[in-house]
Amino acid sequence: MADIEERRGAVVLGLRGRRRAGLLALGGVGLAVLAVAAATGAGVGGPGRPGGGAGAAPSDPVVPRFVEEAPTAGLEHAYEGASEFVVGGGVAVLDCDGDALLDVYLAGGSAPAALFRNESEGAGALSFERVPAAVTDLEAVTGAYPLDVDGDGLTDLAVLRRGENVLLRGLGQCRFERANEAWGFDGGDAWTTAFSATWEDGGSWPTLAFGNYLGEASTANERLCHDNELHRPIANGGYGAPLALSPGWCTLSMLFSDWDRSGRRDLRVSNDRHYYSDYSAGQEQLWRLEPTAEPRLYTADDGWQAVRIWGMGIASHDVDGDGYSDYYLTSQGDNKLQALADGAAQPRYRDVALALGATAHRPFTGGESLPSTAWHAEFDDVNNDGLVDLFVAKGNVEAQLDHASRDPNNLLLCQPDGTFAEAAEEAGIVHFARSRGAALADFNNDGLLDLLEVNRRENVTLWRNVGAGAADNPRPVGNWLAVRARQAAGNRDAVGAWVQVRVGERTTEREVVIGGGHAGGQLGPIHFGLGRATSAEVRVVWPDGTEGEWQTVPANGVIEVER
Ligand SMILES: [Ca+2]
Ligand SMILES: [Ca+2]
Ligand SMILES: [Ca+2]
Ligand SMILES: [Ca+2]
Repeated sequence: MADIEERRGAVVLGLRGRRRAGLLALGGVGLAVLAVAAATGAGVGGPGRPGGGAGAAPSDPVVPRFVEEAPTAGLEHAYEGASEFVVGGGVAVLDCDGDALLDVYLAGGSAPAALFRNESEGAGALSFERVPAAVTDLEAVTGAYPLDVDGDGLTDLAVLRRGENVLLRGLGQCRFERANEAWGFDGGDAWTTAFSATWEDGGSWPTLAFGNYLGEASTANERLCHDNELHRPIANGGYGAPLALSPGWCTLSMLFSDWDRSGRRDLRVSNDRHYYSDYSAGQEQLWRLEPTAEPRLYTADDGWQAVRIWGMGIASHDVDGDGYSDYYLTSQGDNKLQALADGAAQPRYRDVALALGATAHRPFTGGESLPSTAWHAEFDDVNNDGLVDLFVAKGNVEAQLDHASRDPNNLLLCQPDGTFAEAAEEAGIVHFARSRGAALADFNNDGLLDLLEVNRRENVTLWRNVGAGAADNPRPVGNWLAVRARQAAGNRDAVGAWVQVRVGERTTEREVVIGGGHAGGQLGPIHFGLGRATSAEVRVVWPDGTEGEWQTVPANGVIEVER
């Protein structure tokens, strides 16, 4: 049943029960706000008493508890393969059947990739069902990213492979069809390990960037990185021949992001120094993209400073609150958190990982002190206190003796002073499989972000966040909101928008991006923790810079902001 109330020109629609279709067309002018499936049923919306209780000091964030449910949830899948699949292992999180439950597409390496439909019932245990189909059960898949390429409102998939990349057009009901030929997309034959997408200059089709690892010309003695590729759309949709983004330095993550808030999204590229064929030239990269010009690399003349890491993954969030995104770059014993050093006039960054307690360079438990190997990273608020936390997936490449073999993933909780503190052990998520890709996503719409990790040669791990409670009695740890921005045509999911949520004096904003992480990404609502606030103000700054209106919405629901 639905409760509908009018407020400030927006329509707020609260739906109880599970699996309501998220999209309702509302008439009238202005923005429509839909609240969908606030299915907690656990009293979250009470007068704001997070699970830490009144005794929790401000300096003592509540640690959420997680329970592992992959076997009982029906998620049986591993990222397989020998050295040719030593990198990759991503997961795409998307709603492929429009039931407001997030489904997953998992890379399989030498084994087939696998699509799983989310069949979870309400706020309890997680449940998935394999959706077998030749078109999605592809082999040699390293990762995948969801996006709506053709703007039909159905989410498509960019599938990264060791070999030809494939664009899969979403047909609804979690069915897909190969679209390389229909869209003129040349999937190439490279070893692809990274992806990002942006809609340049208000175009209706996205520009696609594919990041590649070692090239075919490599020999045992000479490792040569493959160029990366940029696929720009042509008039009336579809793609022409790709542009080479050269040189490539063995890319493992890339991200289009409006780093200077200019309205232009440049392409950040994270590279694995292990294979720089010219060590003096290899480095992290930032490509400047003007819609009508050839991409060009930022150089020292622009303020860009050479950074050389074993780049594996990128996560972005404005950690220091200066209004500009900061970038967490995973590596081996050398993770960086890059913040603008002198404002946005130049892309000059300083590393604030040490100052903020986010280096995560060695295992925090497990008995080894060798450096860590970090892969996927993701900023999200796992304890709903309004402070955005950081998850880092880790695992030895295979058997590197100079890096930790027991290398647990990190759950770094943001504290009120802005520093991060390790909480994985208390959260109950410590294990020693070799993780690669991952996703923080609310798989049962109870407002608590769950965690899916892809592991090399071992089953995925699926952690249900039970907050301050237990498996049979989850308890909320704070109020929350999940926001999805939608436009009428073209860039339907408003990629490039900034979603802003204001509670009292504090505004948290997230850029809507496709890319980053390690070989996988998400397309769905963006999660915001609200702490004890029972309502929040929400605004979207659209990809063209248009500022929407602030609207007050009640806590504990998924809302869509449309224009
Ligand atoms: Ca679904
Ligand atoms: Ca589509
Ligand atoms: Ca938090
Ligand atoms: Ca959840």
